[in-house]
Amino acid sequence: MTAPAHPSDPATTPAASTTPPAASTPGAVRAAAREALERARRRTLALTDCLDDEELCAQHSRLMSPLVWDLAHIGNQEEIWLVRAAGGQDAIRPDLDPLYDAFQHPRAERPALPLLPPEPARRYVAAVRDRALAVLDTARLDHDEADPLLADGFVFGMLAQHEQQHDETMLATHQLRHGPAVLRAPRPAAAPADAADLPAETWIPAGPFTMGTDDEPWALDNERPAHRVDVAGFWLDTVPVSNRAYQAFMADGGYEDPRWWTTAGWAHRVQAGLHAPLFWRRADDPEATPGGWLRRRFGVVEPVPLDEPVLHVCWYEADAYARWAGRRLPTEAEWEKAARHDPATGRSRRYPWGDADPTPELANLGQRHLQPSPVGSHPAGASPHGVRQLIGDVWEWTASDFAPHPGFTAFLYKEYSEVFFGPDYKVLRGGAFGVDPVACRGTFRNWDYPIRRQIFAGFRTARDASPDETAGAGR
Ligand code: AVJ
Ligand code: FE
Repeated sequence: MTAPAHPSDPATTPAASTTPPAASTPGAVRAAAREALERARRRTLALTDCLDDEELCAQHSRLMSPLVWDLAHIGNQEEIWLVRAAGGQDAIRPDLDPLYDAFQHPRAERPALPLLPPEPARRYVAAVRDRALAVLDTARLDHDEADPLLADGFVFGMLAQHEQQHDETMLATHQLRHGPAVLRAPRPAAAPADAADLPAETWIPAGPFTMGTDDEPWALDNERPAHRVDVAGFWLDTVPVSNRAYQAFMADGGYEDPRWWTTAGWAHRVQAGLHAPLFWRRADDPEATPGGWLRRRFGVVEPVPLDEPVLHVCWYEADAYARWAGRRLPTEAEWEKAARHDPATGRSRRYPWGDADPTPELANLGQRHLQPSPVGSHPAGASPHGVRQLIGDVWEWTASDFAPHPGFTAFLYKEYSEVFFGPDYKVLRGGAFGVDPVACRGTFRNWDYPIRRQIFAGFRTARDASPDETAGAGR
């Protein structure tokens, strides 16, 4: 098996706009939509062409679907929304709908379904794509188009994001899979010279800000509407929690001390036998390995790099670490204020650095690397207050349950967000190295169960102002 062209190959990845800015012309929206769909498809094929049929049909973990399910599910959703709903065309394969409906079959059951084998699945997604692009070529995509599916090309942007989200899920399946490495990518650059001297925490002054959005054209339903939220002043880690810091928690007996864990977190820690991040194991010769731990990363075993953000920890572990450190996880509103509020203008921006689309200099996104950048990287992508790596590198667990913004309405379908609202899911923010820019922005909300560790999640911590800081002038 030869390694496929990596989706990060310069030859296959044009420098492209990710999301059409508000008030784009229909022509610009059409071009951005086509590029986003084609970029997603190159990635989907790169993640599936590198494995043989047996591996594509296997279930590499009970937590995941066989890759061949994700592949045809991507096409089936595209058929439902772009070909049938937006294009008004007849179904190509209505018989496939129940097989690829995520709500009819939990992941663990999917290998037993009469799924399309890999070659027919590839032909199916290609046939759907031909029709979807024909719909895109003629659709009215104006901002004031009466059909909300088409206005600003929303449904095309939504389906590009859907495919990229499944690509990230497939990347997690690759990480869970055992066997020789099939994915390759260059390592991220070393941390910049100032990384070691950054302040550990950054003060985010008190005051209201605008959370969520009304005018980001491809923002999903749960990011809407824009609303004012008052946030007390707080301290936020300047960079994500590193493997070095996390190992200090481990070395201090953090996993053995119920004081740091919630009741539910401790019960889970004991029952699941958690003692280190997922994919870590103790080095055979710990003295010879800095930090003493190894990790398996996409089929390669290597020493855990101490200056990289910690990855593959669940919410309960993040929450316990924060309590051990005398801190807490930031709320979702705190996170978004730190990432979007511009103190100079009072506006909320699309990203920490401003409104411009992400670039490799600004953030580690798009599976250009198969790991996070070292802590302190991407100074150009810092927020106005100097917080780094809010976008890219690792998803960041927040303290918050997944809840609707005030005034929420479900769109396109209530199974995207609405059925998940409630205390069962915790919100993650900021995106990871395997997230495409089209599916990542300052308002983007991800969610998962607090026990989940196979996702590309780390965290940073926060704390309230101490009493004298609250009283102090200039705070
Ligand atoms: C937003 C990542 C939680 O994978 O369950 C994919 C995205 N929704 N297909 C998920 C999604 C429908 C969703 N997450
Ligand atoms: Fe899906």
